[in-house]
Amino acid sequence: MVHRKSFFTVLLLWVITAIACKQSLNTKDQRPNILFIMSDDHAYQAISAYSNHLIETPNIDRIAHEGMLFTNACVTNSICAPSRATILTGKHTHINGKINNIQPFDTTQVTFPQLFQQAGYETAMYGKLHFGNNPKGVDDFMILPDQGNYINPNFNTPKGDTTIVGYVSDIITDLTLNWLNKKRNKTKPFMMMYMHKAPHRPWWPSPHKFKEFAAKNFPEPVSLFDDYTNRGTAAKTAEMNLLTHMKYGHDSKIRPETINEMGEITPYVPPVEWGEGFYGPYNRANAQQKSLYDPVIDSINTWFKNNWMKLSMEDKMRWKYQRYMQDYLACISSVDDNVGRVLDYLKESGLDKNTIVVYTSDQGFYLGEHGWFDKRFIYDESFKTPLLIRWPKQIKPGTSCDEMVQNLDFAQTFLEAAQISAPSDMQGESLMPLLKGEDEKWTRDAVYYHYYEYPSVHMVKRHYGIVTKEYKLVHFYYDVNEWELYNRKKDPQEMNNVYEDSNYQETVKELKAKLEDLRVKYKDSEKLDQHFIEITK
Ligand code: SGN
Ligand code: CA
Repeated sequence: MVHRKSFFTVLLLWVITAIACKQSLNTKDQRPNILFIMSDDHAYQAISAYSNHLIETPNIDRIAHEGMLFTNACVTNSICAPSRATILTGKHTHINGKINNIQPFDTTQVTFPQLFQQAGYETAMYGKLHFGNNPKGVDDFMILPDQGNYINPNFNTPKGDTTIVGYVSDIITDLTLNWLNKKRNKTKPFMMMYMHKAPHRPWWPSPHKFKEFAAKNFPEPVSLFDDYTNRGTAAKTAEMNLLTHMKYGHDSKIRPETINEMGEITPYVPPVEWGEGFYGPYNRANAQQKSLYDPVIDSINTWFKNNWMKLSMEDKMRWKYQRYMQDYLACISSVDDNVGRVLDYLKESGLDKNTIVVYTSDQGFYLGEHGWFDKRFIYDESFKTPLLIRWPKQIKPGTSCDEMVQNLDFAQTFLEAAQISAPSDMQGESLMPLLKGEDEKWTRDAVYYHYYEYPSVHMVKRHYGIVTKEYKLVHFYYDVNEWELYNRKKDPQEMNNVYEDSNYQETVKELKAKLEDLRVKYKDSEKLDQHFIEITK
């Protein structure tokens, strides 16, 4: 009898344990993994899922073909570290305090990886962060210090610093694959942030892509020769013009020796501007790596020496544009190949079925539109950012969404997907209804933007604004007081500021009221504007 009793007790315990284990396995299985892929300065114009006039990116495109492409995704502040701070905190710049690349990131703030870690996820961050401090809430990290290096990059890791020989995009991918395949705790779902340095300036490709792309020719944007009429002071005074601000050495790969030999060149750029920069990534290369770059650099330099001074200003602009696109797109081609390696791994391992894959950039970028490179402005090419999301369990393949979504929304989206509750002071909105195709549940019709890094490199004036699908109203302040209004439907190139146009006065009035509402909603104010001016003096 006694034996019988204990037999039943053991059996009962076994059944309870088995049910509990099964439940915990089920719970684990139900929570999706998250693979967050972000590149640095990757313009949507250079992703073929958006447009293939410049490059084919078959691997990045797979995410959209098997998921959703966002055509109106944008950032809250178009610059690197502030965008990353917004993504991690789910808060606007003026709330999380990371207003520019220079102010330190306050690490006492809650970031979404911490919430994932606390909720039992295995978390990691590999690649570029650009905060000057290490990430919190990750079980593992390998972070490029500051901007990072293209060649033989250094990494900060929990175990100290290390240098890895090779090309940065390949290395970050190797490390990511190794973490996914070997390093992580496979009993837990994961949240991995895989963040490329490329295609950030100075657009330094891998040797074989450098050779391949230096032989290509790309179509010019219609506004390459923009003279900024019908725009305000900010566009006219920004220092990001291909002809006058792009550096011969640092950007176009002209050796200082070449310019010394040529004597005077036009437009003139002081030697310090090109001398120093050229040697950046190149100087990190070892002899074998240099020998792969040298033939291409030599042929660019020979052509420059023989032809530059004979070119008209227009042709100089065209040459600079081509050189820029050759290197920028070569960098993207490497990113795309590497994204393909990771997607292949997910498929082979079966992880693809329950992994949300996100591809985005920290902001957009000018690829010669308005004669520019760089970003910062609220104008579309830098304000918008690529966003492609694949989630087989929820997203219908091959869908697209034109709602005004922001990097501000990522944290709450990921948290909801992982059934983790989001702190109530996060300022975004979960994209879940859009991902599920329940668009009627999405009510936002306007977004708020605020850029601060001025005076600084590229000299883009401080501004804030409101953007709807139809209009963009912008206020440039600080050392000017100018408003601009663009009709996004009728003037997609944003060449014509209609703020003073009598036909738009009603629209201006409505948008100003709405902008003020957004400033109140997101807790931004003139007082804060002044505060940030004071602390950056
Ligand atoms: C560097 C670049 C700038 C770029 C900023 C910010 N110059 O200063 O062109 O705007 O970074 O970029 S370079 O000499 O380093 O090439 S960001 O992506 O980090 O915001
Ligand atoms: Ca960037």
